[in-house]
Amino acid sequence: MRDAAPQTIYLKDYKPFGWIIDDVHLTFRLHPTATRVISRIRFRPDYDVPDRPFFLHGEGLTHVSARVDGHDADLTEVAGGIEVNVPHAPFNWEAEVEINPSANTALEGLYMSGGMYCTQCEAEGFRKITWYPDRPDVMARFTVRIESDAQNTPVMLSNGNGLYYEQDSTKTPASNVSIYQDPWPKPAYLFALVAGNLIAHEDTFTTMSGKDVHLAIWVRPGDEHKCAFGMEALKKSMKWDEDIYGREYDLDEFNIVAVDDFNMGAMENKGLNIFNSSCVLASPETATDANFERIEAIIAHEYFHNWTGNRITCRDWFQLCLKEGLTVFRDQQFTADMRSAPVARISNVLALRARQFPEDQGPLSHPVRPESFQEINNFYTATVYEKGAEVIGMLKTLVGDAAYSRALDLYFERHDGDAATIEDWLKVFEDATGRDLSQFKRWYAQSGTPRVHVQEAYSGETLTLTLRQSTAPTPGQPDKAPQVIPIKIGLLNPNGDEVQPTTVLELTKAKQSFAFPGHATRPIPSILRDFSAPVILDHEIDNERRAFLLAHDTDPFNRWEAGRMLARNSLIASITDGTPPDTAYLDGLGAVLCDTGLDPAYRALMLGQPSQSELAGLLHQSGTVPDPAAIHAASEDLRQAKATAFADFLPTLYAENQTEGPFSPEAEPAGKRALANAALGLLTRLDQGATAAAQYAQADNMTQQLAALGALLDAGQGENALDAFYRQWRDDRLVIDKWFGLQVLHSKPHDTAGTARQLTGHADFDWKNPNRFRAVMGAMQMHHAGFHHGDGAAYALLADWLIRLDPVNPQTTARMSTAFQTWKRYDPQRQALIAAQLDRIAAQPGLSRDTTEMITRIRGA
Ligand code: B3K
Ligand code: ZN
Repeated sequence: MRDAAPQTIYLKDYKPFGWIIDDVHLTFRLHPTATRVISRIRFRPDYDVPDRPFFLHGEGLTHVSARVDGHDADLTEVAGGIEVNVPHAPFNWEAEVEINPSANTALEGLYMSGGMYCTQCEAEGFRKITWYPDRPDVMARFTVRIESDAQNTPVMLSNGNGLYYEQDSTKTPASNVSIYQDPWPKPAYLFALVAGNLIAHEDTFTTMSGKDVHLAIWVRPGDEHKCAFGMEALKKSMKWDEDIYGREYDLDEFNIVAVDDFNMGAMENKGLNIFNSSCVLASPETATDANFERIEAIIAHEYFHNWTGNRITCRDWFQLCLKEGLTVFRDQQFTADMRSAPVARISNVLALRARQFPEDQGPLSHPVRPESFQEINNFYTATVYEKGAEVIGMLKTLVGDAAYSRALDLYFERHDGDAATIEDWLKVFEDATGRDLSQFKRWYAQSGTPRVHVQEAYSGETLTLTLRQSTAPTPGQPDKAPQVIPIKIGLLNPNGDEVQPTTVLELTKAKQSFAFPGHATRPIPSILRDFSAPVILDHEIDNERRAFLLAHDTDPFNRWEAGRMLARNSLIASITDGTPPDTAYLDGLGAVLCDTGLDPAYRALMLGQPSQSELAGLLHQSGTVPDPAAIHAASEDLRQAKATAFADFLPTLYAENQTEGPFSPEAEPAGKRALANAALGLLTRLDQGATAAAQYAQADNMTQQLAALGALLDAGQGENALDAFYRQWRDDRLVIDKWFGLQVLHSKPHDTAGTARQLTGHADFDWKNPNRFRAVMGAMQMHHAGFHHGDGAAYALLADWLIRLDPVNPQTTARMSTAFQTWKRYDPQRQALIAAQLDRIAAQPGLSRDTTEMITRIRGA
């Protein structure tokens, strides 16, 4: 069989498959190096589609046999699969192939992780399992029989409901058989199989119609004590989806399996979610508050896919945001409901600005619904996911909550069982609201981050806001049309009272004015409240006004944003002309930090400042070439200035926010720990690590232990604690990932590459494990000043490892190559250093399709 040569696929070329499958029967005879897969499928022609060659995908399969209606099939191998001579009438297909899960290091298809069999089929992994129309618009009911003759596969799971199970380990070889049936038609990308020596943490959930669902989180022996939190998160998610979206679970069982070797966070396979162990396993001793929060969100996300993704799936991969944007939006709503809504919103915006804005402002910019791709795995991006979620948030803002609910009800009613498109999605909103969404649709088609410029005028008791929008050209899109941008605004009077509660302005033209009459004193606008659109707001107001908003804004997001802007302005001024940190900002921030009426988690966010990478992006946009060393120095200076300015109250802030009693990962104690640890970071600058050392010695949870260790490393006192930490946790892979990452993150910029290089020589640097690889290489790219150190050592080290990883795991390699996406921001020397590394990677013989596409796009013309 030939491999598919790199080929560009276009949305405009979509054609239906032409055949319908009702049922698929699969038998797996598991063997670590020679698994047999037997498929029995009945195909019938889709008479609405013109007759065309019958093509099945397949990649890396050892063909054993194939029959059409009982006769040897007449098949031809073509790029990416086979063409088969078939009648234009219903027929039975029966094929057998052999695959080698042990040799599958790409972690796509059927592979082995720590002695257990598992699968990852999204987006196009099923074709590595058997011949099949591996496309999301082909939906079928699957029955799966798994056979194994090994002692180490007592548990064998697939999608749907378990029908039959038999294990006879007295026989030699042992004989295990299990049969699963999934009554819901699904595309092949949602297929899953797991087999191994696993232990279940079990529970039940009674659905809104009174059906009992058996729940299980399956883990390797030794991890049982890390499942309780995930199980609670699952039950909360199931309840929330019933309460808020009216969505009930639809199988008798729901299984989650934790896997150590996984390319991403988790996967929503029908009834059998597979999780990266880092995204489901947690105990107070081993997981941080941030881990707990992320686990809760990812469990919810995968669970919510059961309706938005599985019951209603995508017609083709260009529609990926149909399921991902919506499901991210739903998991964000869930987190806002479970925890603090303002804190959740700020965290989402921080993530959007950190990951999506750079993507949308660089060579990888693409629309939320891309129009072409070579490797679809390269489009599981922040734009599709996070900007995709923002687009849904805007739609909800524009139509209102009640209409949003009506539209969603209609979506589920009209499209259950469908492989749908963005057109279908928008149509339900148009039908439910009578609104014309043709201009709004540009959010799906137009890439780039719009800028909204605001100009204020006040006369005759009327405040007039003139808004202008523009979007810079992006690859393939030189000209941009105006979009529909919902701008939430409120007005305050000079004593801080709200004189105009939040209202939504609809900006639809390039330039538009909005008048607010009847204000005898000039009101102060608070614009883009709640970050109501994923845009860059240009609103030239002075720092005095920002300080006012920091003290008084009634919108929690904009209050935080005012502080953020002050920090940003202070930093930019010290980077560009050495201005010392802004004392008005420090005063305003100090007042907020001491306001015990404010949520500690919110205050902890207030204490943060723009990342160095964000500052580099801002400087670049304003026409200044960013100097990573100067940005690093200014950031450190501002932190030092905070430590000095807040010296009087930092010990109190730290003490007041200690938590009592047994550890709880709930939002409230987690918020206190976040604030105490933020205070600890500053205190460490004043007491040379004394408080951190005490905290490290007493810590009984990972949040406290890791924060103390980081502070000790910053104070140059971390050596002993680092060794002790390693000895304590050497048998816990997830904690040792943190140990690797922390050392790189807390290294001095001139030594970041050196630290990372040295860690890659550590006996535990299992580089084929994506979590471990990311722990070191991901941390190195996150350390802005270290990664962009002028000697180029980090660029070269990353390129070395990408070159090494590519033949083993193209998907993770391609993902990690995005570290270079911002290269055009920097000076000619750094650009030349990065270009040389990009060219070196591109020149590797046999470079994967995934990495080739990424490097080519990043390198640009
Ligand atoms: N749908 C999966 C991601 C699959 C990524 C394939 N490269 C997880 C998620 O978004 O829920
Ligand atoms: Zn998803």
